[in-house]
Amino acid sequence: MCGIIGILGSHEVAPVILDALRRLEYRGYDSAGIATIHEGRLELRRATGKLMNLSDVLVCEPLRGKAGIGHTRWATHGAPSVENAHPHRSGRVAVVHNGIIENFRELREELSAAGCRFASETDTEVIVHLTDRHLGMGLGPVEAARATLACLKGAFALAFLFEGEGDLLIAARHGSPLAIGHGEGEMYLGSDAIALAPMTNRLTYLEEGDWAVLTRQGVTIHDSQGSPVQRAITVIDVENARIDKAGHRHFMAKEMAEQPSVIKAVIDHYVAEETEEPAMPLGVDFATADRVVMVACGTAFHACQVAKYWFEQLARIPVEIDIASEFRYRDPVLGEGDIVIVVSQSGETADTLAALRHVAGRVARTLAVVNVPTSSIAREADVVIPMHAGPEIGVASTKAFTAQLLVLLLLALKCGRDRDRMEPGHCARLLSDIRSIPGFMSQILDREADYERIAEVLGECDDVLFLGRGVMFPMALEAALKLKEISYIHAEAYAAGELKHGPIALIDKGLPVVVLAPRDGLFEKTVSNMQEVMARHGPVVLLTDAEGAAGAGAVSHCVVLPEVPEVVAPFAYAVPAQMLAYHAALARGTDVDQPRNLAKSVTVE
Ligand code: HGA
Repeated sequence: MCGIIGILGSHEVAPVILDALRRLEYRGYDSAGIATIHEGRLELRRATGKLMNLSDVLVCEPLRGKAGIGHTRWATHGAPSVENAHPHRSGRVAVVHNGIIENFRELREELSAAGCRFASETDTEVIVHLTDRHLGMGLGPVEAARATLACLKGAFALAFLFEGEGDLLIAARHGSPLAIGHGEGEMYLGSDAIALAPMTNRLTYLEEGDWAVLTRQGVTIHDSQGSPVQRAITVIDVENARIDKAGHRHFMAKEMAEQPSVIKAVIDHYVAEETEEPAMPLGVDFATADRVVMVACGTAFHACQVAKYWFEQLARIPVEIDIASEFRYRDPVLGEGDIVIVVSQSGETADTLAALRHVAGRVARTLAVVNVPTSSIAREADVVIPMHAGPEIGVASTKAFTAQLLVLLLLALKCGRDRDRMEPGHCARLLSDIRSIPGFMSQILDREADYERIAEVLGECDDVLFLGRGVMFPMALEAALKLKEISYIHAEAYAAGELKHGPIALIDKGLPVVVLAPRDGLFEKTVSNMQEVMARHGPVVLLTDAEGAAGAGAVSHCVVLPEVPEVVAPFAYAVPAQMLAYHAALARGTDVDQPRNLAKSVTVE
């Protein structure tokens, strides 16, 4: 979602802000803009589309000044256009905003009736008009911003910059993440650590409702009641916040290739070498749990769907899974024996955060599986389980997905052991299987030419259907999501047994059906469904192992994967699914890392 940055620097800030926006661009790329104060005057540059366009504008019309704010937008209110691009300005004040002002209509009507003229369709613009009016009433910048904040409902991370005030930034956080960076005679604010890492490793994360006054000398933070508060300074691992493509053509390609080492890192963190048990010192005992409830969005939800099979099979515990955007508005029946696991790569997913808040205090324990341990979800859950995937920049999640899968699998193992539903020997065998995942993934990654060939065929189609049974059903859902996200090909996934209950009507020779079917206990059933497709002239792409290929009969295309232990299969089949999507996107010439309409961390509803 939108990324914001603010700098009170000792040198020219526009190039530094532009560079920070580059690191934030994964959050949105509908438009970008910068405002600075130069010789007391407020100046703005904005451009639609990718940051490159703003960069071009700055070449023709450079921005001077040592204080400034910047924004990269994922539009919620108003089309991507220069008028709707941030920073917004009215009179002496400019603002950048991440979030949604829910009462903007009422405020806009009131302000319009009072004579304000709006230049954009955004919800954000009410903020600058309100603040400018407060300044016009004789309030100073800090009081004017504070009076404005009191009028706003909804979610926001904000940065205010004022004409004539070259040593002042005001920041506010209500529902959207915001960090303050501490420098030497410089101060910064930004949406995340990745934005600020090249400038400082010392960050203060604002809490819900906090607002802050920054000068080059430091920061004063107030809570939602206006009382001054101290918030801790966290020293971040700058290496971990560094982002580059490491010679790959796309971040997605790099992140797919990193999966064996990410899986190894997760194993190193959570599986002690000398024991044969998962070593997750969580302060959570599943022995007394009545139920596991997992809540997430998008790809993370698919990881939860796979994990449901594992928890049921290995720990014999009832499992509920839910989509966060639905769960948060339902009245779920929760019990004191429930353990709720929320999963989010960024740890900032607005719906997942709301779901966590929905259950807080009503269940035994909340666990957060996140990639960003300083994120809002991590800070609000009872227990944080970092997935150790390293920064994921490609919008389509790959390595975070397989890392989520592994963390959830290890939790299922721990749950099985805690509940005495799994013999130590069984657990040790599964851990040995788990240790084989990086090797299998590397082998599968090496077969790129195979995926490329098939992806070219898929790339020419308008629709693709994915089928799978058991854990391969959620893996098929994830494969379909990957394909539509980055290639814009319409893709659907069904549990193979559901085919005959409707989707079979779609089958004809123009609809490729990708079947994920390792030779497991459900293989024959899946093959029958595949035969039903072929009987209706549907071209089949089969992802299977050698034994499966031998038993499946003639299909249009077959990718033969290594034979893997059952528990490894979701990790193994994730790779060709990602590769097919990646190469189909390349064949269609789409923007792989920054697909249209999407953004990486979804911090709005
Ligand atoms: N509502 C504002 C900001 C959008 C945003 O934060 N997206 O994640 C706008 O539409 O410009």
